[in-house]
Amino acid sequence: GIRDAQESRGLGDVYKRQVYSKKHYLRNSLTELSGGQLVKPFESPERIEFILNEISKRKLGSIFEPTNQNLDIVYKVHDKNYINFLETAWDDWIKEGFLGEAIPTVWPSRSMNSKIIPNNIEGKLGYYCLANETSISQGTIEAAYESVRVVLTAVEMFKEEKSIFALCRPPGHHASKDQYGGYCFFNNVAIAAEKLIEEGAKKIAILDIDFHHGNGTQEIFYNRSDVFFISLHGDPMEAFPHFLGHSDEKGIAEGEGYNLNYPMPPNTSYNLWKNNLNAAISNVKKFSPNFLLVSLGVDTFEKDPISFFKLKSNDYFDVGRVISSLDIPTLFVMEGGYAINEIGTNTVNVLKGFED
Ligand code: Q9C
Ligand code: ZN
Repeated sequence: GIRDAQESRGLGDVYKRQVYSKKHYLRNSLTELSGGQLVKPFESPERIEFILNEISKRKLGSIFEPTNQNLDIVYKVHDKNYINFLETAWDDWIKEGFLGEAIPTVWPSRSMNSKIIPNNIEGKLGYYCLANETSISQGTIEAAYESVRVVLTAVEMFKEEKSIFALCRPPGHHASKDQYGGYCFFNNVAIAAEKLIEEGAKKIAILDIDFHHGNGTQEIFYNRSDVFFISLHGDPMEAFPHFLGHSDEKGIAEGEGYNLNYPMPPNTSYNLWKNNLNAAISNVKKFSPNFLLVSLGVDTFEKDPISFFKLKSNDYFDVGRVISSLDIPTLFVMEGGYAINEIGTNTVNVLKGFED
C-alpha cells in the first residue's frame, strides 16, 4: 500500500509521483448490463489496487493521498443540472422503491429528441445517460468526486514535477458536459486541463491512448483551440462508444483543426498502433503545448476482455518512451484497462518507459 511504496524509497528519498485515494472503493456497483445479462462490472475496485501494488513492487516512487480541493472547477466542465442530477440520482431511485441499481431504459433518442428534462428519475436517467452498462449505486457520486480530488491534487503537485500519475477511479473520458456512461461520471482529464488553464496555461494537449474513443473529452473541447484533443482508439464502426470518434471529426468554429482521431480496426497490432502514435506525437509537437495530459487506458492490451487491439505487455515500455521524447511536462490520468492480472504491469511499464 501507500506506506510500502514510500518506505521502499527510503527516508529522505521522497519525491512526488502519484496520487491515489482508497475512497475509490465507494464506487462498487454490483451490476453491468452486458450481452443481455447483468454481470459483475468490468470496471471494478480491484483494478486500482492491482496498479497500486505494482507501483510499490517496482519502486516507482511515493504515493500521495488527495488533499482538500475546491471542486467549483467541476462546474466549468459540466452542466449544473447534470451535477445536481448525479448528486441526487441514487436517493431519487431508492425513493421509488426499486430493488436493483439505477439503470435507464428510455432515452430522448433520434425519434423523440426532446430537450425537456423530465421530473421522474427514470426519465432523468435516460436524459443524462449515454450508455447504460454503467449502473449508479450507493457511493457512486462520492467516489466520482474523490476521483476529481485525485486529479486536482496531481495538478497541484504537477507544478514541481516533470511528470505525475493520477490513479483516478472511476475513469472520466466518456463523460461529456452533461452525460455519464462508459463507466465515467466526471471527466477527470478535462477538469485537469481546465484547472491548468485557469492557472494560466495557454495551450494544453490531451493525448487519449485508452482503447475507446474519448467522446466526452472531445465534446467538451470541440469548439476550442486552447485544448488540442488527440485520440487513438478502436474504430467506432466496430467499438464503443459507436457514435463518435471518426477520423473526419476535426473540431468546429475556433476549435477547427484542434481535434484529431485515429480509429483502428480489430486486431490492430503494436506496429500499426505505434505508427499512429508517432503521427499523434508529431502533431502534439507542432502544437507545442505547455502541458501534455495523457488519458492512460491499458485496454489496448491483447488480453483485454472487452477490447480488440493486440498490444503486449512489453510494448507499453515503448509507449512511455515515445511519449517522453516530447519532453513536455506530462500528467498521466488513469482511464480504462480490464485485464486485471496484467493491469498493474502494463500501466507501470508505461510509466517506467517514460522515466528512462
Ligand atoms: N460488452 C473505459 O474504458 N461498453 N470505458 C463495453 C462490453 C463499455 C469503457 C461493452 C465500455 C466502456 C473508461
Ligand atoms: Zn477504455
